[in-house]
Amino acid sequence: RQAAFRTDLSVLLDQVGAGKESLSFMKRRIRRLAQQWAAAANRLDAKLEQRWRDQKKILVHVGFLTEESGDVFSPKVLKGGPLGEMVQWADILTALHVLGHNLKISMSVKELQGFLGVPPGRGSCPLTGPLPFDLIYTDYHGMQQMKQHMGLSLKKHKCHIRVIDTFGTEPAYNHEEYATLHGYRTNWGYWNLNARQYMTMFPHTPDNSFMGFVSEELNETEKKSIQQNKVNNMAVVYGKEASMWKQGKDGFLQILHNYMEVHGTVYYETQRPPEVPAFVKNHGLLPQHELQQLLRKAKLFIGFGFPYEGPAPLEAIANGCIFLQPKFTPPHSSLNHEFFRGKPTSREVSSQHPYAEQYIGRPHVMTVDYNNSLEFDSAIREIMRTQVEPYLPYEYTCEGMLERVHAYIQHQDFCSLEPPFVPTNLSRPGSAGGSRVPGPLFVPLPNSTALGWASNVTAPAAWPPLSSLRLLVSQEGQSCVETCRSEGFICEPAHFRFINNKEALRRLEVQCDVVDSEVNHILPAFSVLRRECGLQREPLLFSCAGYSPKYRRLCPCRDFRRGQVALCRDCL
Ligand code: U2F
Repeated sequence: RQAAFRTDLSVLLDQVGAGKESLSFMKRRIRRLAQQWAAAANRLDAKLEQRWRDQKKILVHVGFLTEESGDVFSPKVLKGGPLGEMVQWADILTALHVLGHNLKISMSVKELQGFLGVPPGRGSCPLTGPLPFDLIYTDYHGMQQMKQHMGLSLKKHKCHIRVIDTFGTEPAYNHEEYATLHGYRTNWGYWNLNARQYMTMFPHTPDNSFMGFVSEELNETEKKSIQQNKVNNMAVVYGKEASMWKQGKDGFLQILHNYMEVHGTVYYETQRPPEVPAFVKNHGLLPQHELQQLLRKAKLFIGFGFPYEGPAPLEAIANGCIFLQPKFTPPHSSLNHEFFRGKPTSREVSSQHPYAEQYIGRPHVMTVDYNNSLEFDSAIREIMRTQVEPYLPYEYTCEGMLERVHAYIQHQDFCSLEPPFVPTNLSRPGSAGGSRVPGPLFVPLPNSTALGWASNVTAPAAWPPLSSLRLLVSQEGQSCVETCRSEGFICEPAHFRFINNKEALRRLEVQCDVVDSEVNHILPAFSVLRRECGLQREPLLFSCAGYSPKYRRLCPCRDFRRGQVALCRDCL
């Protein structure tokens, strides 16, 4: 069946259920953004020009909100607890509904069993028939619950699963045997999925798919009026829980206070939290729409270093604030910071919000060393002088999210076998005779070892299409994430299978005495010194994130659309 866009959200609102603060929060959000979603649906509908879209049967099982997982989030919704996950799930549900899919929503193990058709309460009773869904969106808690209640059949059906995973999971941590042998085991598990089945809140590591969420959008009139009504000396502090204000904040808060009126939205019950200095005008935790109003007036939204990578800075920037945040030197990671310890990623977090730092940047985002009071002081003065327009990257608009989720649903397929790609019928560019292909396999880009795959070589059902591939070679100790980024591309793990072969090494004129095939997440790669080359034997370990000091890696990069990094130019 063909999927048709929906602009009426009432059926969805009924499906979400009631009786918990988390659900009320999500429903308020869905209602508040309804018009914005409807307008985006109409625009995307026109953009896709009647293209056929399959209607999928989709189960959304929100594991972290089930009683069975302890649901620690719901009781904290009105008390300053994390809301980012609820923001994201509300938006995922809305996007799937608006795209016109056939949606079932489960927030308990009982509902999960009902939808899957496994008998309730009998422990690990495998699902015997076919899976009644094309896709299942869940989270790590949900995975655990499905393992318990679907038993062995989970393995059989896992290609249909998508795991919403805020901070991301790198391939080395996801592969059970490899993680166990090489010290990458974490409590989150090792599910042997294709790493692109994990979907993140920000485009963290390209090994995963970027799901995202949306932020409020403004029309031109609203933008103008916001700019006219900005209060130049008004700052709002990012931190809704008193603990985020603890320790070592006095110095820079005092500097800030020398120039600006400082506002906060810190939750409190009866008494003002002692962590919040007396000069701060605390509004208490605000409902989302009231926070937006406050941000519309403020000039500055200032982060204290925690929470990491939340939605609030994007909302602030969308409402015309400048976001000021601390730089982390050295970067925070699972090796040196409690919050990230045991998370299945080696990612180094260079500031409170690396997306804001790297994808948005000045003038909307300033990332400075808070321990350097001169630097901090001059940043505040610069902010007061600078005029900025409200800004929202396209990928965080409703249309951007719909476009991306649409593309994933229609094109990502982890169930069909992806055979290793063996290039045939190729010869060196310029070599004489033989069955020469019309163009060279790789087209060198100027000033680099960058190469592109010629469009005359086709691979069955490749998505992103092969035309987007650019092959680069990393420096020693450099990951493919960095290598691709340094040339203005993005690493594309789906393309590894096209470059994991001797032909690619030969085209790059790599000197190999031996070419081995091994199970190691930095492969394909080569050692210049030892003239050793290695190809990857385990496709689940293709990793953009991996690096090794002695190896140069072969990196499959691709182009991307401006403001929509998840999609290549020809990806729609
Ligand atoms: C992040 O969690 P948080 O939920 O703490 O992220 P924030 O950026 O602080 O804000 C999330 C939402 O809270 C809303 C605001 C944001 O959409 O509009 N809000 C509000 O309604 N009223 C207020 O007074 C203040 C904010 C991240 F999302 C999680 O994944 C992480 O677990 C967590 C820790 O790093 O950080």
